[in-house]
Amino acid sequence: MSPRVVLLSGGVGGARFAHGLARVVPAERLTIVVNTGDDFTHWGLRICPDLDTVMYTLAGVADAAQGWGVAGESFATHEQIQRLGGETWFRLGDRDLATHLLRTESLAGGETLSQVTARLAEALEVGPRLLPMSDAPQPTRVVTDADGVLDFQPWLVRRRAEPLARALLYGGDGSSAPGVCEALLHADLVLLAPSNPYVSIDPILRLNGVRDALSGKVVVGVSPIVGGRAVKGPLATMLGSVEGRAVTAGAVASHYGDLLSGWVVERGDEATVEGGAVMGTETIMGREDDRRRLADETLKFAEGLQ
Ligand code: FO1
Repeated sequence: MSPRVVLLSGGVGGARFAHGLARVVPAERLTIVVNTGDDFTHWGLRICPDLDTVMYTLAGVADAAQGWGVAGESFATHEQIQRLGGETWFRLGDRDLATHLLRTESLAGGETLSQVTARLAEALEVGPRLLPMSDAPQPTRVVTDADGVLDFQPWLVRRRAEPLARALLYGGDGSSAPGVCEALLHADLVLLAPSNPYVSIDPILRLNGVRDALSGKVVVGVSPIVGGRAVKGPLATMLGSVEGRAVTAGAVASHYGDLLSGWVVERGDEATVEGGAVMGTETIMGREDDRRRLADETLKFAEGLQ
């Protein structure tokens, strides 16, 4: 019988790894807990980028190159919003808008984010359970030198993460969504996706009950740093500006500390990790089969640590 697996995930790398896992773990044995610290309201709509990126990727409809949004997207509404003088720094495609419209309507009608997410995922025939980390807003904000505290998407997208991040602020009531702690308590293996620890994984770990639910568990992560570089996004700069760390796979492992039972790194990066079980392999998920292979190797490595 396949182990019960829970993945903590955020961002594009997290979605791609989740896609690989979904190819090797039966749907009923896989729960994906997704970061919602990036969520915000834009054009009056509730946008949940990491939930949508995982959902579209698992449904096979994501824009493969950029990772987020829907493949073959049109931007007629976005272009008309521009003509009418609305905000256009965050590109919302027409098909993507359908998700935001339905989610915003359902939330306004009293449904929880978990309920809406389950319904949208089912409509897109996503097999594994997608759990938002919380049903309440837990907004991540970025403390910068030059521009004070910025909301996440305006910092990441509008300002292209140029203002140096000195610290992260994790807002909200700290509540985890129904089923999150339970899934962790019943998990045989907990995996940390190759996501940005500061803005994708820590927002989940800091929620009430999560770290307690992880105590005694086999927790294995996949490094988001490959050969001294971040595969995508601002992590390389953040390692230095937030924590004064080097840009290495080992530095991210040190960030997680004794939470980790094992760490999966790009072949050649093993020596950057001080202590603990390490597996070196090919971690760049260029093609879909890379995702499946990395997930399979990570699972086997984790099972060996049980
Ligand atoms: N990222 C960008 O850099 N530019 C965008 O215009 C943009 C739009 C967008 C729309 C929907 C969505 O789900 C994600 C979108 N993203 C965009 C990516 C998003 O900002 C990041 O992927 C996550 O917040 C990082 O985890």
